[in-house]
Amino acid sequence: MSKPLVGVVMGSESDLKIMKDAAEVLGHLGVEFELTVVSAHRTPQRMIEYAETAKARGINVIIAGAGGAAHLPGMIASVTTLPVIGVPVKSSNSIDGWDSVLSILQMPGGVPVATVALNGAKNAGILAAQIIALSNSDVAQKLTVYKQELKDKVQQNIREIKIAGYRNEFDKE
Ligand code: RP5
Repeated sequence: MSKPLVGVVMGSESDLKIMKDAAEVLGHLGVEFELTVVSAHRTPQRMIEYAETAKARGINVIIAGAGGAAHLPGMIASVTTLPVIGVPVKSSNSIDGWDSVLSILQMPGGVPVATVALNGAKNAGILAAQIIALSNSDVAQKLTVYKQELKDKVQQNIREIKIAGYRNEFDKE
């Protein structure tokens, strides 16, 4: 088994129901990853140690998910030069998800976090894979297949809608 290239971390075990989507797509795309809980507020020393040691351990990208007062992605980004992808989680302590989104999105200049949609762990996994694919042809190939499958699915939907009898002057056949 080769070393993990992506680190998936989350503020609480309760985030796993969302963050497992990142794990699932990374697995599908053949990207080695590790996954654990690192809390900015409950285990701050662990968070700093994780972020400071990730690069030396071979991690290329960190995906960090948190909800409510979601400081984890930004704090990790503050102590590493690795790209950090933030996943705002609509958690039990979140006010409709906006607190999670804004806490992760509104970073000060100089400390970027690539923020995906609320509960958008799947896209975080795909984005991480796309970064890995820049220097990994196997992952690049799997991403090409993945995108083609998305396209094929829409084409199939278009055919089904047409068979159902809806008028469409755009698609000639
Ligand atoms: C955040 O608080 C975590 O990332 C989680 O989304 C939220 C709630 O955590 P629990 O109280 O469920 O552990 O720090």
